[in-house]
Amino acid sequence: MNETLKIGITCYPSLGGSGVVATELGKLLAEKGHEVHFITHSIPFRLGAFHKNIHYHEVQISDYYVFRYPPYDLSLASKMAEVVKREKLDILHVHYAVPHAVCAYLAKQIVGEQLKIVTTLHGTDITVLGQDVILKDLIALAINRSDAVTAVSADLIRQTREALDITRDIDLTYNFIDKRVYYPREVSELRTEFAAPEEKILMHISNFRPVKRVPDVIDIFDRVNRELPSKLLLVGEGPDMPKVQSRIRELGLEDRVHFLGKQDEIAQVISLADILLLPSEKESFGLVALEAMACGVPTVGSEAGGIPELVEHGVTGCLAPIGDTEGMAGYAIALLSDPVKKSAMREACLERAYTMFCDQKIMREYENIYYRVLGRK
Ligand code: GMT
Repeated sequence: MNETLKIGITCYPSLGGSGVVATELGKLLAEKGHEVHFITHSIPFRLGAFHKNIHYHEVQISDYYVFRYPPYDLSLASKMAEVVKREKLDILHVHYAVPHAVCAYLAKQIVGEQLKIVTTLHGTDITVLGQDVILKDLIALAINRSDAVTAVSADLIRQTREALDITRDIDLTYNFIDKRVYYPREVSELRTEFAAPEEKILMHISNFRPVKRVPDVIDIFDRVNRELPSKLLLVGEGPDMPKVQSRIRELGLEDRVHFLGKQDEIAQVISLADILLLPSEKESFGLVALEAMACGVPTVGSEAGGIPELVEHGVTGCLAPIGDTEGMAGYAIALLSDPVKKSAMREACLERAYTMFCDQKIMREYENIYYRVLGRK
């Protein structure tokens, strides 16, 4: 048996795929016997109740009057160094390059070379911030100085190399799901609250940011609903919500769309859907499509970023070029009209989610990276 490690984890603790992955990984590592220390500005929202082997260290931000902007990054770097020294951590695993990988690099300057840094890239830290001339060189520095770098799709590795001129090794570690949480739930009674038996349910879940192209979701739904009476369930909220609401009004779809807002019980909510819509402009992985897959729900979406690595076209969903709402609607109509195909896809979804994206498998991949950088292979 491999020795247990002391691992610090820093992530965005509020909503977001990177925070979910980081927190769930921390819980799995703790269950395996490792000592896990979250170093964040608030308790990660997925942490839930007390867990053995998990500790939480809050980053406090100085509001001294000379600071026009409170220096969160410096407080985080100092907190990382303090916790590493006091708790004798072996590894800092930071999720999202900015500012976390930069802060970890600073903490290492304080603590010394024995501290190993693993940085996981999640997407917009490269595809959006990596394009920003002000941040670009800093992100490249933090990536180059990490002891290991992982990315959640092969496409993100390619984009990192292109955007930042990075040549170092980057490990591919896909996101994962916990099948104790994500499985098809029995929701037939709840379903009657949203749709009549003959109606289909389409669903979109996101932070409603422009990269998610939520207005495309409405267009796809409109086309599907003209052919097959359906309901659209929108889960989450964010800056594009007013645009989305006005598009729904323009198309006269108010009585066909339900707004569910932010939801905690995602597995139960997703189980209501016949199809998940994910027509994103950028998507390094698309964790929500994996959550849907694990609940037996296929995704119809775009070919953006890492989505094709997750959703196999024609097997566990259907993909069209970004912005091709007609194509996506066509795929959705074909799938919803063919019960045999739909049931085959459901089985393929479960099989793929539980094998290729199994939590224990991916956790072991991360563990192996930790042992490798510590020279304890
Ligand atoms: O875009 C989001 O939904 C949030 C964002 C984040 O930083 O949490 O998600 C990114 O990381 C997720 C976990 O690895 C990926 O599944 C998402 O595809 C990725 N988002 C983008 O690339 C736009």
